[in-house]
Amino acid sequence: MKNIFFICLFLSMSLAVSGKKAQVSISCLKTEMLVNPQNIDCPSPRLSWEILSDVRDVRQVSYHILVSTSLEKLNREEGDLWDTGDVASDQSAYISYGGDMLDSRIQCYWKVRVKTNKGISAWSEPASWEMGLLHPSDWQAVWIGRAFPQDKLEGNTRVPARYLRKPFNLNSKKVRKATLYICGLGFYETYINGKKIGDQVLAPTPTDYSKSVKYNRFDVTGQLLKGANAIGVILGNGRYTSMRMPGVRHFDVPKMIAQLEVYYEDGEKRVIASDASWKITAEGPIGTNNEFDGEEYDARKEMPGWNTYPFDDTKWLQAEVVSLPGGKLEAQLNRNMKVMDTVKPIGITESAPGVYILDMGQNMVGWLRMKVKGQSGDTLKLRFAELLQKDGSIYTANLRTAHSADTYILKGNSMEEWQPTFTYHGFRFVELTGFREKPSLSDFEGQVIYDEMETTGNLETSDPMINRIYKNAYWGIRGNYRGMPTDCPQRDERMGWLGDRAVGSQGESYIFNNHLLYAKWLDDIEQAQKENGAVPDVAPNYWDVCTDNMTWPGAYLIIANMLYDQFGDKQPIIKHYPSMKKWMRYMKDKYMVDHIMTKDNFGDWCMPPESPELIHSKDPSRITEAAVLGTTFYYYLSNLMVRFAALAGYPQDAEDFRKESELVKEAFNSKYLHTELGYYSNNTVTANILSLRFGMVPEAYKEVVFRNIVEKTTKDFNGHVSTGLVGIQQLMRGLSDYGRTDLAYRIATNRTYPSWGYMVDNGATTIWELWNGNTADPAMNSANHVMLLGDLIVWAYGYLGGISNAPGSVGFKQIQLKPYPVDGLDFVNTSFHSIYGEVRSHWKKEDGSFCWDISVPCNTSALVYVPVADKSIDPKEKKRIVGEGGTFLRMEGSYAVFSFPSGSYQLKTRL
Ligand code: RAM
Repeated sequence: MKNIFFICLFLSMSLAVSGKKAQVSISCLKTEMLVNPQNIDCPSPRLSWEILSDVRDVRQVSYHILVSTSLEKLNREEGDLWDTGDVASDQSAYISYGGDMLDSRIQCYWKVRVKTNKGISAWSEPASWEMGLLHPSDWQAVWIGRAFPQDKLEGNTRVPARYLRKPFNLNSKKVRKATLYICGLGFYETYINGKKIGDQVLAPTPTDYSKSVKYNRFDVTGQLLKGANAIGVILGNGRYTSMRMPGVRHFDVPKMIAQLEVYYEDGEKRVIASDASWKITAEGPIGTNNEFDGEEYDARKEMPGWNTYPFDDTKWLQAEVVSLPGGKLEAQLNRNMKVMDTVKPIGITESAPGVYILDMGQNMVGWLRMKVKGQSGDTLKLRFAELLQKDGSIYTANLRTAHSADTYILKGNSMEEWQPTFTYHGFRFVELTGFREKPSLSDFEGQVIYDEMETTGNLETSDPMINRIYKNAYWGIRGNYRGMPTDCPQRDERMGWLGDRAVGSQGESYIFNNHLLYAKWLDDIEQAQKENGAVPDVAPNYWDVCTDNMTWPGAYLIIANMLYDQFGDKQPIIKHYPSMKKWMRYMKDKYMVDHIMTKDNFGDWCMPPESPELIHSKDPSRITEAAVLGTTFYYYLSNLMVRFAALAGYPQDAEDFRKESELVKEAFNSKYLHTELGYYSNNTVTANILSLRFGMVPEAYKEVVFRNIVEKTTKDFNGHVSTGLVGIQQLMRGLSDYGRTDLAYRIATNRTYPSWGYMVDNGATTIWELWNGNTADPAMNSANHVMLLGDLIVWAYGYLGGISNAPGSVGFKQIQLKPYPVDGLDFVNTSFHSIYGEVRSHWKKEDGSFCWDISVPCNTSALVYVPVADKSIDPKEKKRIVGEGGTFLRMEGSYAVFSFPSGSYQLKTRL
């Protein structure tokens, strides 16, 4: 039978997708490969694939997976580890490996073949994964490092990078395979025979090192030489050696563990493991380095050949065996950061004699790579800033105590090229001093760093302002991914604040495949949980901020729910269920009074204040009461717990949470709903929208409560946003759900204060921390915070473009395509790569018609809401749509609802 399918394979770990994704197809049209195959130390990795076909209505009927110990066996269709046979199922994501027990280091090769209602596919191209080191006894290596007299561990700490090396001999037999397992804290860079291993930067991923320490694995077979070899490692401080003392958590000075396993063709094994025989120095070119202050690099101290053999290391010291970091040493499942993009600067000016200001044209996160020529000892200083002052000099007040500066000392004579290794900056402008003459633009390149992940979404509309805001969001979101989602990338903070990412994470998940990152962050949150159940506001807890509230720690549940909805992955919910329950119970027992959650801490953080210089409003009429935030969130989260308990197999808990949430709703309505006026508490938009969106408002009051939201927004705030971080998470969808997409659109496109457009018109190329970020106190006005995006991106994809899960569906198994063709927009193009494949909704208004291109991936179906005029569909149009493959279901307001099987379709109706 002719094969009409292309299959892409994904391998995922029990908690998080990992390993290698092989994009394969029968006719090999796509050969995209995800690099950086991770090591895995979970006994049952999960396997996923994607079915691609040009044929419509393709549904998987069964699958057949083979997992083999060698490629040869796999090619012979010999699944010696696992042969599922034909399994009748439409499941194509997260199939748990169920074959023979997998021990450390086993390399597994796998492929899949699917039967569909339209025929059978060929076997996919093989993909593979490799097991990590599953048992502590697999490690022969020990942790090494040492303290140096130059380490300064008070105040702004100053600790130079450590260089470690180990020469070793291999015999002349052919090497079959060589694997390096390594973890260097805070950061490592590693080399074999002078060549850098891997393209990761700022690795490994940051954790609470007293709880968990992540190692990386590399296949280094191609790097080894017969005879003499050398391995070299540089260690930076990262989050392991404190950037500030006291204030930011300090673990220890840098240390590392590395194990290089070499297998010869004849089966002999040789292990080169970190131990006291390694040599160490702190006299290399990278001096002090940290994320807040920057890096100092003295090229005169370079040690050519230090990571090769031979090299004279007689002046180096002996490494010492040091204490363990404390946390469990385990495979890193989320991907490392790397240079993901580059930016060419757009201008350079001389703000004062010898002081040059480089403009990158974009507030970006990463560093500057430069080419420079000068004399030995010339000292160049690079200071990074997001903004300029009126006189053209850089504005650094909003960096607080972060120096955010790099220093480069030239070795002289030839062209030198450099970028830092163990720091990063959030910046648009760089002040350059110490140059002998005006440098030219072509000497510089901005390197953008964040966690390796695919950009999965695309959104473009006929409105340039929405496009610009979207672009700002895109830059802000990716710039704040660094193994955790940070609040900001520039000042002396850069922490994983939970509240900032609650609903935002869902919007982000349309743009990026952030599955691994957020699954990892949930682990960080769990590790940060206190013995008594309290969940802190920051994770990993480099800052110990634990204030007990529902809105920040609530992100723990909201993000687990997001991973289920957006990626169809319920494992995070199951894994974290006990900790989540413990937290909910802790909050209830401690702070619930008569079914009202009395405790809150941050309020509706960063709402637009009454006067431009304020950070926080003091006007009681703008402030949403603590217990209103606490109780609405408690109710919403209890309902998530009902869902989670059912998924995790605790029906009694589900019932308990459901009953309790009913009592909370009742108490809340009797205390805060003003029945005669139809609003909650003091009638803030936030109080009303949370109650409405979370389903607390009695049916009879929904309309009037919504009317109050609209009135407040239009009359008191002239069609502008009046909420902070909490209310904004529900606002845009709430307005659309109740029929006021026009008002949501107005809020989205406003250019006057407060609005995202106001930020744009005031020069923002990312999203600000404050609506009034250009006028408020610099103590808290990061120009690159994403928290105020709220549900804007979810709304843009889910409502303007119209791509969401159909009710009851997760992971876009059944898609809802329901665009809102609001006045003012002529077209919206949205696409998003779900776990099943590309979902597309491109619509435009043309000559009174609504023209719509949609794509529904194989093995999914869609509920398609076709907008029509006058609440009815023209019979001819209906016939055409049915002819295209749609099944007419019903009319729903101004939509004709059809169901469609997989495929691409072009629809047209008169508006
Ligand atoms: C600020 C952070 C963050 C916010 C907390 C409450 O310092 O930048 O965005 O969540 O405060």
